[in-house]
Amino acid sequence: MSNKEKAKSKKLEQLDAYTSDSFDKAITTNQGLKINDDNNSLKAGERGPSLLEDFMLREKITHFDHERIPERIVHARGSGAHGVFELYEDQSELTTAGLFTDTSRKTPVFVRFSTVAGSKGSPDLARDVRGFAVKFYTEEGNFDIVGNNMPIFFIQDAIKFPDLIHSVKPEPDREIPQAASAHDTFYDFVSLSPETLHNHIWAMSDRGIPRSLRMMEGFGIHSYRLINKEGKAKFVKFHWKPILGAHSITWEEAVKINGADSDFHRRDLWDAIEKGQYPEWELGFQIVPEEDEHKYDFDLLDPTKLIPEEMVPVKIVGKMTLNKNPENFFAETEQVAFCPSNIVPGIDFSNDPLLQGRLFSYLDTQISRLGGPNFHQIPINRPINETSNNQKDAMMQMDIPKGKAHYFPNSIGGGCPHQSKMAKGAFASMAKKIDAQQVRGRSESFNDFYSQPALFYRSLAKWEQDHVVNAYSFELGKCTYKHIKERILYHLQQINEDLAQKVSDNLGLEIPKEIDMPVNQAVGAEESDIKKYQPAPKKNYLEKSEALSQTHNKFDTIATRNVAVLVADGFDMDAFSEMEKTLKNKDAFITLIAPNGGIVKCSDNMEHEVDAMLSTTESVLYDALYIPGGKKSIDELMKEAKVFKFIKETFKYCKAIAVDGEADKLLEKCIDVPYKDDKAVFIDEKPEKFVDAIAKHRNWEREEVAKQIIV
Ligand code: HDE
Repeated sequence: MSNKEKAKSKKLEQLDAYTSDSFDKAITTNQGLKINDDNNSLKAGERGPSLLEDFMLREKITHFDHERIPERIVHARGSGAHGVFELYEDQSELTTAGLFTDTSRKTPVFVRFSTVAGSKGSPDLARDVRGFAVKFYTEEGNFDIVGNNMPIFFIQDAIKFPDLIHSVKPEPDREIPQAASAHDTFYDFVSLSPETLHNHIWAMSDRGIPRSLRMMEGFGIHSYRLINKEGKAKFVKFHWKPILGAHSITWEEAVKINGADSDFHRRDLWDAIEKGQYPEWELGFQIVPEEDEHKYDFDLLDPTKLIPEEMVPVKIVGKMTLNKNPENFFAETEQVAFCPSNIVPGIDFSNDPLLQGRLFSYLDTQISRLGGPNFHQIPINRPINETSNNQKDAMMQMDIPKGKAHYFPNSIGGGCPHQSKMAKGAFASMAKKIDAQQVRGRSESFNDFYSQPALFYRSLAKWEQDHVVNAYSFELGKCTYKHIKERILYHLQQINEDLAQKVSDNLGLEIPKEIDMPVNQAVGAEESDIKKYQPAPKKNYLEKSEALSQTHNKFDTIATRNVAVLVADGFDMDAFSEMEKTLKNKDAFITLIAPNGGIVKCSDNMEHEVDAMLSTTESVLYDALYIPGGKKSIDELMKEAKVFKFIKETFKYCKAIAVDGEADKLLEKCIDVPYKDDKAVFIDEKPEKFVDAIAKHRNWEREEVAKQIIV
C-alpha cells in the first residue's frame, strides 16, 4: 500500500475534491481564456510602453500584488501535517465525546507546530515556546486543542496577552531583535510580572530548543472539562507524549543550525513523513474530580501552574500519527484556523481567565487574517460533517445556500435548519453555578509565583540546570538596563539561591535584597487588596517531579536519527556495510558525506552515491558520526580542514562517534581532551554499542570536558 493510501481519511477525501494540478493542462487566465504568450506584455511597438489594454498582464500582476495575507500575530512561523487519532479504550465513564468513546474511529487530524515570537521566515531554532495545535475533524464537528510544548503559560489573565507579546516581539523603534527573547523589553515585562517566571524558566531550559518537532511533548495547558452521559463533569488536562521521547539541543548548537539550515525543524518533519517514518504521540488525560478542585496548593484555573504527574498521573488514552504532508503550504498550513472555542459534546471549558479570553481571540483574529467570517469554508477548515445555519452572507461565500428563510425561528423554511436535542448530538453548555459579585481582579489563590519554578529547577539533572544558568546569563547579558537585570536576579533568588548566585556571578552584578514589587491591582486599591496580591512565600509541596526532567525519558530508539558518515575514495567496505546494515535495521537515516559530490568508491571498488558534499553540510545537522577506516580514505579526509571542524563539533556537542581502523588517527588529531574512555566514543567496536549511545541522544556527562574544545 502506498503512503498516500495508508493515510486515507474522510478529511483527505474531502480535501481531494478541492485539489487541482496543472499537469497536461493549457495555461489560462482566471477567466478560463487560453494564453498563447505568457512571457511578453502587450506594448506599443517592441520598445514602446506597455498598454493598459493588457488584461493578461494586469490580472497576473494584480494577483501577485495580493498574494500575501497578514502573518499570524503570534506563531507566524509554523509547519503542518495531516494524520489520524486512534483511541485505545472507550472513555465513556469520563466523556460522551465520540472521539474518546468509539474505538473503531480513526479521527482525521491536522497539526501545526510553530514558534511564537518570530516572523513567518524566522529560523526554526529560536529559543522559544513551540505551538502544538491539533485540529480533530470529528464526526460531531471540529475539536481543536491549541496547545504548546510547555505545560504552563506566561500570564494568568487574557488582558495581559498583548503586553506580553509586545514585549517579546522586536522592539518597536528599530524592529530588533527577530525571533529572540533576549532583549530589554521582554525582560522588563518579565521582571515586573512575576506570574511569568514559571513559563520563563521552562523557556530558559532545554525545552526552549527541541531537537525536533517530532521529539517534544504537547500540552493543552488549561483545565478543561470532560462530561459523561450522566452529566458528571471532571477537570482534565491534555498531554501529548512523543513516542520518540522528548529531546533537546544546546543553545550553541542551535545558533549554528540556524545558520546552516534555518528550516531545520520544518525539513526534519517533512522528510520523516516522506520517508514513511510517521511521527507519533500518545494522548493522555490528567483527571481531577470537581470535588477536588480546591484540594491542591495551587489553583486549577491558574494557567501558570501544572499538576505534577506524581500527584495526578497521566492516563494514556490514544495515539496520534502524522502520516501525510500537506499538498500546498499556503492552502493548508497557512490557512488553517485553530480556535480553542471549537469544541464537541462531552467536553467543556473551565473558568481559567486565560482560556476565557482565548475563546474570543482566535475567531476574531481569523477574520482579518483570512479576510472575513467565511474562513470556515476554506477546505482545510471545513468540518467533515455537514454544516447548516443562517449565516449565509459575507465576504467570499463559497457555497450557494438555497431557500428564502435565513432566520430562526421560521415557518417558511419548515423551521429549518432546526435545533437538535443533546441526545441527537447537540452541544449544550454545562450548567455551572455562579454566585459572585462582579470584580475586576484576580483570585488570591493565583499569587504563588515561585513554588513551581523552584520545583522545576530542583527536578532537573545537573547538566539541565547548567543549561538554564547559561540561558539566563546569555539572555540577561544581552539586556542593557542594569535595573531590569537586577529585578530578574531578585526573582531568581526567590526561586533558587544557587541559580541566582551563578547567574549574578556571570553577569557581574549583585542580587538586590528587595525590589519594588509591582502591584496587579487597580490604581488606588485598598492597602489590604494590594497586600493580597503580593507574591506568596515559596512552598515545597513536592521535592522533585521526574516528569519535568528530560532525563527520565524514552531512550529506546534510534528511528529517524540522522547519522553522518564521513568517507573518501577507498573507505573500508566491510566495516561500513556492517554499520550501515545495523543502523538501517533500526530505521536510522544515513547521510554519506564526502569531500566531493557525485560518486565515492569503497575498498571493494564499488560506487556509492554521495548524499552531501562536505562543503554544503555541517555537523550540527546530524545526531551522530561514523567514520569507517581505509588508509586511502583517511589520508584524503586528513587533508580537509572541514573534517576537523566536523569531528570537533560532534564531540563538543556530546554526540555519539564511532570510528573503525585508521579513522582513529582523525580523532587523535582533532580531539585534544581525553576521549578514549568516553561512554559515547567507539573505536573498532560493535555497531550495537553505537546504536545504544545514539538512542541516549547525547552523552551530556561529556559536556564538562568538551566545553574546552574550540571550534
Ligand atoms: Fe494563542 N494565539 N493566545 N496561545 N496560540 C494565536 O491565533 C492568544 C495562548 C497558540 O498554529 C493567534 O490563529 C491569546 C496559550 C498556538 O495556527 C491569536 C492568548 C496557548 C497558536 C492568539 C493566547 C496558545 C496560537 C494568532 C491569551 C497554549 C498557533 C493566530 C489569552 C495553550 C495556532 C491565530 C496555529 C495562535 C491569541 C495564549 C497557543 C492571536 C489572546 C495559553 C499553538 O488568536
